[in-house]
Amino acid sequence: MAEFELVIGNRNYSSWSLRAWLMLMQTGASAEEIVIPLDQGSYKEDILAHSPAGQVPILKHGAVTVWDSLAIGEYLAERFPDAGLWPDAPDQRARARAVACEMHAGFVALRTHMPMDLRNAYPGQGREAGVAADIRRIIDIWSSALAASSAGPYLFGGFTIADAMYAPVVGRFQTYDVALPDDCRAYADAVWAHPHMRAWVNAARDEPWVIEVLTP
Ligand SMILES: N[C@@H](CCC(=O)N[C@@H](CS)C(=O)NCC(=O)O)C(=O)O
Repeated sequence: MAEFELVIGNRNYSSWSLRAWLMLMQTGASAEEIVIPLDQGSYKEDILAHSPAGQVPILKHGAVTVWDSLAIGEYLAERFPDAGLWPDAPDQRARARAVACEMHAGFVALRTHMPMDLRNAYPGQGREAGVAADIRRIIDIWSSALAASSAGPYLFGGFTIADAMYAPVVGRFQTYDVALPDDCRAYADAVWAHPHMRAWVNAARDEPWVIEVLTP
């Protein structure tokens, strides 16, 4: 029996599920995935059967249930202190936590107008009010972190919770063809090429479910 269960939405659309899944994969722990296709049939009841919060992702570990992507990351970081889910150096760790929280709490315009749709391409679309400012701030976050850490290729050297939090943004920038400066381009390419990201995107391409994410 797998050590963890992770309840997730469709891989193609569920950005918060992707974040938690990448964090869990980083631990190397065995996990059973339970996929609940969003916006289909009794999906809400199916999620509620796992967590009264009614949203995915949900991590189950024995008697412990953790809902919310960032709480899942913190739980895993405590359980797997050697997995590198947060940077070792306190100043880097503080910065990583701050940028992860900024993603978790913000970028509403980007998340609204550039919904994640990993297997499709909508170049030039999604440029609604507020999106350009969100993109500028994300470029600033990435450039500053990359400049402050010599290790690379990720924001703080190895792949951390901060990278997992921004991985769906990398997917959105791919889908909506967002131009990036060279340092951010190299970072986005590294995340896009990460073996766990590739595995997720390939599985997303094979999913049968379709949700209309962009209204004409
Ligand atoms: N803040 C939550 C957000 C979770 C969330 O919005 N999940 C979406 C899927 S990506 C969901 O469950 N949507 C289904 C619904 O709300 O009915 C987290 O970080 O986990």
